[in-house]
Amino acid sequence: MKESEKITLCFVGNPNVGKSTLINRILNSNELETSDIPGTTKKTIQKKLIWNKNEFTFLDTAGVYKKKDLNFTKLVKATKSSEIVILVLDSSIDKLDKIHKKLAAYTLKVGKGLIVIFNKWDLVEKKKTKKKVLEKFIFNSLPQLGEKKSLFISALRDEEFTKVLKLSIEIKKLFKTKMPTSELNKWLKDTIKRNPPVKIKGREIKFKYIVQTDTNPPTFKIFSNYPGKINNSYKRFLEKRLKTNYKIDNIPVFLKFLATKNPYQDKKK
Ligand SMILES: Nc1nc2c(ncn2[C@@H]2O[C@H](COP(=O)(O)OP(=O)(O)O)[C@@H](O)[C@H]2O)c(=O)[nH]1
Ligand SMILES: [Mg+2]
Repeated sequence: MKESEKITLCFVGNPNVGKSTLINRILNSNELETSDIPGTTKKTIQKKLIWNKNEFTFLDTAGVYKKKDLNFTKLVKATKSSEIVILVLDSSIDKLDKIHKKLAAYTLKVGKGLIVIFNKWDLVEKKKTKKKVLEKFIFNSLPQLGEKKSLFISALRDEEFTKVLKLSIEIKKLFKTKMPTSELNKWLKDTIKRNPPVKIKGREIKFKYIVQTDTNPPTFKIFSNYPGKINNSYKRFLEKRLKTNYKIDNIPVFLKFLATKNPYQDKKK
């Protein structure tokens, strides 16, 4: 039997990017007030939808603006009760502004899921070229997110909005990922063999084993002889490789580096 889920999605983004329009279309209604006057939606509005037995709560944020700039503290507060933050951007942009980059990084850091939606896709002329550009800058500014995971949408013209719901359900599943220790250790061995860590001050770092210790988000412990000597870029490399190899996009994974003796080592000898 298919498990049903409760999923809270929080829509954030600059005024006028189409957050309310998008939520309305997903809800197939016109309950939220939309307008081309920035700042029409004054506070966070909550809506519910049951889809394929899953219970979605939509949070439409506004009132998180301080003059023209978004207020980061208010944004964080608005996203607090959600598991997935949906960052709605206007497809006409050519870079990610600071506050959204900060919010996206923060979202993943605190263990939430993240979906980037480029809305008003109908207004883009050279769609193929633009898509590549947008995917590239998202990948460059948010390497934690995973490749090619953004959605390109027209809240006004598209018919198919279930892709937002489907991706949210997928993300919810990813949070519960459980990986067998044997498979993880094979992965660690192969990864290190191909890209060994450099010696740090003459000391060779030997990775011993990896184990998943938690879900929501997936959390792993990696044991080695000198955990304190592993540099951050190598830690990030392992994190990124793990996410890529197991297709854990849109959510973070947490890696903890610890010191210990390999419990299997003695048995093998
Ligand atoms: N062309 C186009 N216009 C859109 C789209 N989505 C929203 N809009 C328009 O953009 C304006 C702002 O939309 P609204 O939902 O109020 O933005 P919000 O401030 O982010 O909630 C409205 O005039 C919408 O009709 C879209 O996909 N394409
Ligand atoms: Mg609005």
